[in-house]
Amino acid sequence: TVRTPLIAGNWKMNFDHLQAIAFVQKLAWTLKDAAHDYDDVEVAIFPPFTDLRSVQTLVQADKLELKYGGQDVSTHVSGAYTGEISAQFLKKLDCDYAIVGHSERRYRHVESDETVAAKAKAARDAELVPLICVGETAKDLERHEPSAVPANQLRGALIDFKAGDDFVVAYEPVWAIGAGAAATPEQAQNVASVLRRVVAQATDEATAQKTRILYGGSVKADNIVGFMKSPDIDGVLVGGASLDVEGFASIVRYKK
Ligand code: G2H
Repeated sequence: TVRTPLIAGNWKMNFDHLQAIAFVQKLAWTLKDAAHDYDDVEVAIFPPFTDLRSVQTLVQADKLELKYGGQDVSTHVSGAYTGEISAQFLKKLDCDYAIVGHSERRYRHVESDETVAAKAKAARDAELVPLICVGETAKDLERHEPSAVPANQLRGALIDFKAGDDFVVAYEPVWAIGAGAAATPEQAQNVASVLRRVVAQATDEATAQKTRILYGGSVKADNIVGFMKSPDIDGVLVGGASLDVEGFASIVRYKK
């Protein structure tokens, strides 16, 4: 099975819509003459919700090879949920993806495995591809083997999923996020291979073989290659290093 590598930039709460426009224009310009350097790599950005309409306009007007999605999504379809954004709203903006279960939402906004499962399902039901994040904290590592917590989180998130469903998994060890110190490719590969088994159990072997598993947590231009060489790692979810156009462009062009 050939899985198309996915290089995803998670902007978190950075860049308003005017900054987003400037960023996307500059990124398109920077990658324009380098298209052959990232053949067969899919690139996606995850800007704040308020930027998405501007990003859509630019991507469509300039026919950019750039996917985008929401950083989160509501479990609900519509109604009295102040502040929430539905999967349908994202779909209407031609988003391809929605991140669910990012550790900053699990821990800072106290989202349970059940909530993450409902968000993944809401995205899937609106024909978005959920990008399901899992990962263990430093504290989890004191008590469990590295793959135990991420595997449990993934089992929980996939409860309503079946063979053939389209989703992406991101393994993001919480201790490596924004810390400057990424996991080693070996550490990430070990957990990713367990996560692929979890996908197979929750769906089937064919689905597990086509599902992309990303690594996230302090990915930079100078450490991406090790991850991309790992057999069960099919891309990266980049936070801090995705906020610099040149830096993100060199991550996208990791093959060069
Ligand atoms: C993990 C990652 C992106 P960073 O949160 O999701 O962020 O690359 O800054 O560690």
